[in-house]
Amino acid sequence: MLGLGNSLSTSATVMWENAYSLDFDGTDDYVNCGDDASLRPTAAISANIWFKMDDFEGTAIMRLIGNWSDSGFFIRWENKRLYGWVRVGGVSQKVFTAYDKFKSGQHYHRANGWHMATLTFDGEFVKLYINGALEDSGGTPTVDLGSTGNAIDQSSTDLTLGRHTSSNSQFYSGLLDDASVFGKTLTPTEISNFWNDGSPTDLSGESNLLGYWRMGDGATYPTIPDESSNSNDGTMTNMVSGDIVTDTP
Ligand SMILES: [Ca+2]
Ligand SMILES: [Ca+2]
Repeated sequence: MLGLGNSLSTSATVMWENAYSLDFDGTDDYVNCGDDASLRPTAAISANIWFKMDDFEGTAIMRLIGNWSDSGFFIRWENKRLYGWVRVGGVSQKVFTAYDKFKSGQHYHRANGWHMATLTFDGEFVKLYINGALEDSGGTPTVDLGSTGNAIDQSSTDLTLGRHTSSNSQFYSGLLDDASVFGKTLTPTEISNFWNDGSPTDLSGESNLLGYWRMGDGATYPTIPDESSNSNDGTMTNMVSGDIVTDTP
């Protein structure tokens, strides 16, 4: 009987799945996750986000995620490549891919269009990972500040997905999915595990998870719930319920 009970219990377990992402129109759509202090780590940070752009050859600046007005961090597209920035000691530190590496036939091209970008900073090194591995397209994957213990400049601005933090600009055009921010430096192994051969996994049990937005899963329009313990729920802004779509990695 015990064996039977265990079997039934196991089969009844609800499997974690990623069913939804958000579709941004590139005009005025964004998600505002607020300016809570929990989203402003200073000693170390990691940000992870899945993205499928409408145009992987575009030149426009498009913000994927960030809290940067004049400090903090962001990941954005600009002129045919992807950037990660962190502001440290009044200086903008940036890591980036080479040009045109996401379009058809190039280094990062994927048939389903979905990619994962990860920005990390540990007090010395800024790093950019694409699809679970350190950037490898001939860009600048790593910046070494030359000393440890450097702090991230932070100011009280909103963390936004799909738009500049504080101005109506840099609107993203395409799909964004499971986004997360950590108050620690993710390791290469952790980032590889997050990539999981192109299929998002449940990050809700990760340590130092500051914000985790699943972009439609578990959501009731217009709220994108924060699946970390911080309740930094996002609000879909200038969007409609139909922008929650079923195209996922
Ligand atoms: Ca999702
Ligand atoms: Ca709109």
